Amino acid sequence: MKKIVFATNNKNKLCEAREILAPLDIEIISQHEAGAECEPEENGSTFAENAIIKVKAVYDIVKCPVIADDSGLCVDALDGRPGVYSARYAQKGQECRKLLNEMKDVPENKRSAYFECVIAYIDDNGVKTVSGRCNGKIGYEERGINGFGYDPIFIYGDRSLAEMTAEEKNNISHRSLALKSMAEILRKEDII
Ligand code: ITT
Repeated sequence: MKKIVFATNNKNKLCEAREILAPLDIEIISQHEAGAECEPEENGSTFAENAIIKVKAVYDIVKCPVIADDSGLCVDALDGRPGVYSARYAQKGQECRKLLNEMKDVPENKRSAYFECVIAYIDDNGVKTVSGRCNGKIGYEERGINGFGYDPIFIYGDRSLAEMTAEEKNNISHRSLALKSMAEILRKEDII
């Protein structure tokens, strides 16, 4: 089975990636398990730039195949914010409340938003990136207890992502679309 190190310090991302890739012949080793303790500065201006910064930083330490995920929530009424700054938008645990407050006067037809995820993969032959997107809208209150980050206020269909089971979220999420596209590329190139 192909072993790939996941360059992330976010345990929720790690858990989702393991579930999404479980049916494939890939074993995801956490950055921590691989002994690569680092938190590179994510100073890129796009998700792709930041994903590449993360895979390269961990690859320099482990010297074996690595993937990274850079992702965030882009809200149309806020000109795409918080976007690449999603992790730094508010204190941890306060992001939903802060965003709901910013959106309090925005009418229903202007509440569209999407999650974007770029997965970068690196090995001795270089770097590849793919992206995945999940379209939805911002709700009016926090709903549900599953997931993480902005899931309680991101409405897909008539439920928030935090009201879905892990399996339901993984069927439609930005992360799942990007990870599955990357797996398809790696399979076509006989890497996995
Ligand atoms: P690593 O850089 O170590 O992977 P991070 O959490 O800092 O972890 P990012 O820089 O990519 O990762 O920031 C992504 C942020 O976007 C994340 O912290 C959440 O606030 C939000 N986010 C991304 N995917 C999400 C999802 O599926 N559900 C809810 N929020 C999500």
